[in-house]
Amino acid sequence: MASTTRPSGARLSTPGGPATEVESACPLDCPDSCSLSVTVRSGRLVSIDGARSNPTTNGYICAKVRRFGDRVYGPDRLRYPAIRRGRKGEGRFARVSWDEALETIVSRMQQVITESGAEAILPFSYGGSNGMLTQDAIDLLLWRRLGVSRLARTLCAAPTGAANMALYGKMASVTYQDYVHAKLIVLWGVNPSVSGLHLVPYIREAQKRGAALVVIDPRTTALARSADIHLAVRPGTDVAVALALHRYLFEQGLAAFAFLEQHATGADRLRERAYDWTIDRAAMTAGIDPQALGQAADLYARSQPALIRCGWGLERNRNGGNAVLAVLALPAVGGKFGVRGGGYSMSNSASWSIDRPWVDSPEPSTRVVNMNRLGRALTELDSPPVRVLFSYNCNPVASVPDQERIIKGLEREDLFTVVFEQVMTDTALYADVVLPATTFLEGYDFAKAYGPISLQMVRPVIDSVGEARPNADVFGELAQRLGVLTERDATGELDLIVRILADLPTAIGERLQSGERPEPPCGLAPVQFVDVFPNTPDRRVQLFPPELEAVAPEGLYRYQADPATARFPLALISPASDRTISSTLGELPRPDVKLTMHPDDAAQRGLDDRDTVRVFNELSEVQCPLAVSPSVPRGTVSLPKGVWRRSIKNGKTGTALVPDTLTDIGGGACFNDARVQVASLPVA
Ligand SMILES: Nc1nc2c(c(=O)[nH]1)N[C@H]1C(S)=C(S)[C@@H](COP(=O)(O)OP(=O)(O)OC[C@H]3O[C@@H](n4cnc5c(=O)[nH]c(N)nc54)[C@H](O)[C@@H]3O)O[C@H]1N2
Ligand SMILES: Nc1nc2c(c(=O)[nH]1)N[C@H]1C(S)=C(S)[C@@H](COP(=O)(O)OP(=O)(O)OC[C@H]3O[C@@H](n4cnc5c(=O)[nH]c(N)nc54)[C@H](O)[C@@H]3O)O[C@H]1N2
Ligand SMILES: [Mo]
Repeated sequence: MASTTRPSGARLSTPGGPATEVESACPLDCPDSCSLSVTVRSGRLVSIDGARSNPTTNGYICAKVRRFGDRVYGPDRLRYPAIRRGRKGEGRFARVSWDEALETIVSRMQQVITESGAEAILPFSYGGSNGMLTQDAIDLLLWRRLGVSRLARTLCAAPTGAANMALYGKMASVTYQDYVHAKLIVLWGVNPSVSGLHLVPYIREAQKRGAALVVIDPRTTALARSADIHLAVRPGTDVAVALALHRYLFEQGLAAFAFLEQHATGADRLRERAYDWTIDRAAMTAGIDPQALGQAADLYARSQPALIRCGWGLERNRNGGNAVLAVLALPAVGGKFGVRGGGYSMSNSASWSIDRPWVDSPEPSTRVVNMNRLGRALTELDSPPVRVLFSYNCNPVASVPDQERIIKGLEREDLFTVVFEQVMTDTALYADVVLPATTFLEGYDFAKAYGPISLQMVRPVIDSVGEARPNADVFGELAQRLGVLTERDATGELDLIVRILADLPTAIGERLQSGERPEPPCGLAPVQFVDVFPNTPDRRVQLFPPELEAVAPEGLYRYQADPATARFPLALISPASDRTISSTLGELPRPDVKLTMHPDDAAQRGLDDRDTVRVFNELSEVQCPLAVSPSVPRGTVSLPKGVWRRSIKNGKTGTALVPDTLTDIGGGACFNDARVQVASLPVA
């Protein structure tokens, strides 16, 4: 079979020569997918900025990616394959050749398959660079053909995805440029100033044109400060709040009865479930002012166009699936569709309806491991136990719940761990074999935005660092060595990209190749119920989806009580920060990571800003400085998401306090369901 992989450490250029500007796109896990202008000299990155050609990302990018060079060339970058020489976790490795590294992996996998069956192999991956080439491509072919354990990719967006799918079949949703047409914008569990910053100017412009802004978020975020109404709900109570809005619409006669009749099923059952949630009861449950909630309900009922931006903050708790279901059902009940600037925004990643004909192997019926329970999978699974863990596009020690249990699993001497990574992450430290991966500046990919609707080609713009190689090349070579590739399969990155371009609808493939941004069939700014309709079997909104009713333990639109106890009364949340994208870039030096706490909670514990505190529960303890601020409500404390262990005094991060319980729908992670106590850390 002819190999089409690029040699490791691919070089694009020879030394010398002037600096040039080249265009690419950022595929990191963020809704925006910025178009980039990258300045390069002699195959090395000089600087990264936004490209003006993209009207939505508009010539500017976040401060994080601007510093991406510090990661590409930084001291933590993995440059060569390496094999562990020290204790697990110690970080002592010896450089080896690609051949030796891959042969070591192949022979161990073969041995484990013979002795325990392929299900003893657990591939573990999540967002990474979120591209079409770097995940679910040749890697998926390899795993399917070997018949390894399957991974439920539930770390993020599982509840929102399940709710959006069941209600609307993931219909395309309102894109950034249409926010200016809204007369009311509701930001629900989302903080675009940090997590998708190109939305902010559109919200500001809408406000200038007279739109009202409602923010539903425990924290007083930058946008909450300028909101007309800010509902600082207790984490996990959104389902109650949304049901109170439904009740208001129905019982005040403000629901869109004619629309529901024509375009929806299940409205009566939803109405019945909402009936118990009066404004007062919901406000009490959420710990907010009933008058403010009543005003928000009335504003939503009477505004047109009214737009809900549903984020991911509200999904990360025991009620997350039902909360998102209730929130996304609002525009149907309120009659908010059919006008530009009205309806809802959720992930737009499905707008391209690109299936993956290049992954043509059927999914085997092997066991499924929920990734949010990695710690248990490594320490409790039996028949067979996990004997090989292959982690890529993911940093589970930093990003997956129940950190201590994961580390306990990774410390198992009989576990063979491969980590395929760009930098020496908290997870890579536990690897038996480390493989160096290229970054999005060193390889090809497709960047698909999930806020705006855009698809762009990502190209190698700098020389690969050291011997780093792209995912497709490495999985292609592994699959070849394991004897599971056929003549028809792509064997590496270049081969794969050619096939993907050929498999895409011609108009899309051709425009991508010429560096332009194509348009999907739904257009770049579809109006819901004008240009796009639910992709459900009967093309109607399923307000009481039977497939979800079958899985939700308490049924649909149900509120499960707060898990707080007298010992652990504080709700700990860990939202996105402007320092990292998930844990990516978390290796770079950062100012102190602090726990934010309300002044009353601090006073009650005799704590102030000068204190270093212990944040603890039955799972673990995090020791860090305290920031006292009314930006969180009483009873809620906050740590940033994506922190590396090195940034915390005692080497345990927020995820160590997160239980591995699952959301009501979708099997999602409950990052915001940790309950903790906080006390001052006695000076040693
Ligand atoms: N800078 C940066 N950008 C990112 C990321 C990043 O890590 N850093 N991550 C990317 C990824 S993977 C994702 S999924 C998105 C996520 O982006 P967002 O949807 O913005 O998600 P979060 O930051 O998790 O939470 C958003 C807000 O929800 C609030 N919140 C927490 N719990 C609750 C609750 O129970 N109810 C309500 N109503 N609000 C709650 C938090 O205080 C926070 O302000 O951002 C993407 N963009
Ligand atoms: N406490 C807390 N934790 C959270 C959350 C939270 O709200 N609170 N939110 C979660 C969310 S929203 C998400 S999406 C997850 C994300 O969790 P992960 O998907 O694990 O994201 P990262 O932690 O950034 O790790 C991605 C890793 O992939 C590597 N990578 C990138 N591109 C490539 C590539 O092409 N090849 C290979 N081999 N590797 C690559 C990067 O170097 C990086 O280390 O984290 C979750 N973790
Ligand atoms: Mo995410």
